[in-house]
Amino acid sequence: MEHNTQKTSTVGLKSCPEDLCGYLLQKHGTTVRHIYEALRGADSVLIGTHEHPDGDAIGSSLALLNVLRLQGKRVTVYMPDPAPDIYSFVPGFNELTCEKPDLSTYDVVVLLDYTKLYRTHLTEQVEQHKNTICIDHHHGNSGETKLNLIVPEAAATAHILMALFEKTDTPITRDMATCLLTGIFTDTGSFMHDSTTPEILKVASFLMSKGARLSHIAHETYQKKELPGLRIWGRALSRIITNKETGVVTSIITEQDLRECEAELDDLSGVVNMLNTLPDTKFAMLLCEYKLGKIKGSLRSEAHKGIDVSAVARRLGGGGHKLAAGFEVEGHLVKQNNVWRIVPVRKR
Ligand SMILES: [Mn+2]
Repeated sequence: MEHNTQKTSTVGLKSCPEDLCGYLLQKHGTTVRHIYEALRGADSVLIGTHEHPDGDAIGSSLALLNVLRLQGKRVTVYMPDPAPDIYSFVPGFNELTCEKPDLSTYDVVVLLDYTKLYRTHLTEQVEQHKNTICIDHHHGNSGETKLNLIVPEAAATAHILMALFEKTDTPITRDMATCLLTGIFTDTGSFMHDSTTPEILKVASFLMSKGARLSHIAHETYQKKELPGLRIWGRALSRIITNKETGVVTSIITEQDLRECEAELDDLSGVVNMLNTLPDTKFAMLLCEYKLGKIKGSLRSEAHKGIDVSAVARRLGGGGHKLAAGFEVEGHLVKQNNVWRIVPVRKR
């Protein structure tokens, strides 16, 4: 077999004979070098990510934790909310903490996949810290840290990390491969979203060759449904509201639904994608009052529909990607005269 030995642009770090995904960082050479140097020089690193962490937030954070630990550094991964149990198979899961860290005791702070600083629950501390790094693939990230590696072309933050590890000649262990593939698998909607390119499948294939088990990841994250999950899906699917004029398909989950089904917000992951499969849907929206007075909205569309749901989300104070976005609002979901409404939280 003939190998492609063409050298790609590097930053004085590794030049891969076969560029797996290092090309993602072509425009970011200086930033990549600075990130590499900052991490190399650090004895302690705090890794942060977004509230309601998803597979990419968790997989990326733990991939980086595994790398930095092997280099003998003191590393903590802080999550504003507990990571859902379905990710307990991801190596390092037991080390995730929701205990707010004191950032001044860490040499470097790395924030992953978070879009907006407030979603890390660390805004003030990050603004005061001298060595902060952002690695994210959300185009809504405005890069408020010292070193910003924002690559919207990447399918997941784990994809950017893979490129970074490739460029810095970081050996990929089996644990790291599992972390990275979990991030990529979940952020591409189990390789069904528009972001599933031939290139990302090559990355997945490489990670499998390093020991990541795709079937296991798929089973743990998507196929394994517990009773509360099935019950809450039933509620969501039984409450679909279609609007023929706008093409918007909506469903609602109240706080009472969650309690009655003994389900959590995370059990609903995937519902909004299913709503979007209805014919003639422009985009789908799931509203869930996941905690009294706190409503999370999830938006999905598909490439051929020509809708940018992140613009919708931004109008509601959120953000995300063109085809997958979200927002949070305060209020209660209440049905009045057969119409679902968001009513303000009453001050007692
Ligand atoms: Mn992501």
